[in-house]
Amino acid sequence: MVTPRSLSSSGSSVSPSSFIRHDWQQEEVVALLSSPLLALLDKARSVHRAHHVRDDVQLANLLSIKSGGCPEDCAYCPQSARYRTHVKADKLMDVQAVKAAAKKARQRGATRFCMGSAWRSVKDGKDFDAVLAMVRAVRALGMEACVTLGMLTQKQAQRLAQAGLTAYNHNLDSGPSFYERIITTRRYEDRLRTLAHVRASGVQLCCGGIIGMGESLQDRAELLVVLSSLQPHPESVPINALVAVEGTPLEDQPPIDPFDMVRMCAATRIVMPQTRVRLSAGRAALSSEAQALCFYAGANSIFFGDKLLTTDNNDCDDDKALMDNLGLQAPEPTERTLQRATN
Ligand code: SAM
Ligand code: DTB
Ligand code: SF4
Repeated sequence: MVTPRSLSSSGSSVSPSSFIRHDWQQEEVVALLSSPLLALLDKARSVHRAHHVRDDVQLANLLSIKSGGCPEDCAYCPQSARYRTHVKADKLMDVQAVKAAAKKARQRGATRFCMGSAWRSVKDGKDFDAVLAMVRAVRALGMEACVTLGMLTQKQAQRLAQAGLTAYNHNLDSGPSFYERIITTRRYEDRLRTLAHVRASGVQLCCGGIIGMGESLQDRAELLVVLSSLQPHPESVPINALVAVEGTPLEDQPPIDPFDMVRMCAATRIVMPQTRVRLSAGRAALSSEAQALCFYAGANSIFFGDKLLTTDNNDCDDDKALMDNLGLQAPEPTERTLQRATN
């Protein structure tokens, strides 16, 4: 087992690429997740400092471009047509409306615009062409563009890459053992295949999971083992806490202990030192203090905007105030994005 010097709380001389590992073992990750919180924070912070120069937090705005009516049975999801929830099935938004929403998000300070659709997979034709136009429109505004559209073929991933897509979000959601208790209509291998298509197209990978669905610590560790086995690691890893929505099979699931979110962010940071760890859904239920600990543990991305897909997110002014208080900045747009923004 590699024990990099940076993992001791005093360690400081680290060669960032020297200890990116893809062979994390289940017991190691369980040990991380269950270690005393302060020791875990020490490790995570030291790994974070070795790999990230600035204390910055990426601001990603999320928009549901096609809500509800999804044929899948994901037990956490209010958008499945199988459950009676507050979400009604809508058609795909039009490109101009998406562009207007992206412009607003840019004005508020978001640098990434993420678009989600309640599809099992993408069908070629009118809707996919419209999504490609949305990606081009967002990129032309000088923002990074991310979409999550369900399963993708290799050809579709290539077309998204050609349209200028920055990242594709496709979550593993849980470790493989727990997965079947949450989703029966598509297999873990299907998800891995889509991830491989995205990787092969050259688009960045955004892939994470959800805690608070009734999984064990072993299951959480399994998820991190699989994510960290991907080569290279996903560029961003969203860590969601279940938003228990009325009408879904998980509606009565008790809320997570906020320290579990801190631990999950810390362990994710340690096993994937260079990735952007996104403190994602469920943030609205966390106190400022719990969020601060997540940032200290290495979370360096959030969804920024009043809404996630179909549920409420934190208030933008509160987020700005917390970031100011903690000394966290939004990252500068990349040079390439800046060039496009001036066009
Ligand atoms: N339909 C596509 C798919 O499933 O790949 C894309 C949209 S789906 C809503 C994207 C992700 O949102 C899911 O994989 C899941 O991780 C997350 N998500 C959905 N509902 C959630 C909830 N109630 N709480 C936390 N995360 C949730
Ligand atoms: C991700 O990991 N979380 C986002 C995004 N990727 C697509 C979705 C969270 C959804 C929370 C429930 C809702 O608002 O519908
Ligand atoms: Fe459909 Fe995605 Fe929700 Fe699953 S998570 S029901 S695939 S929208």
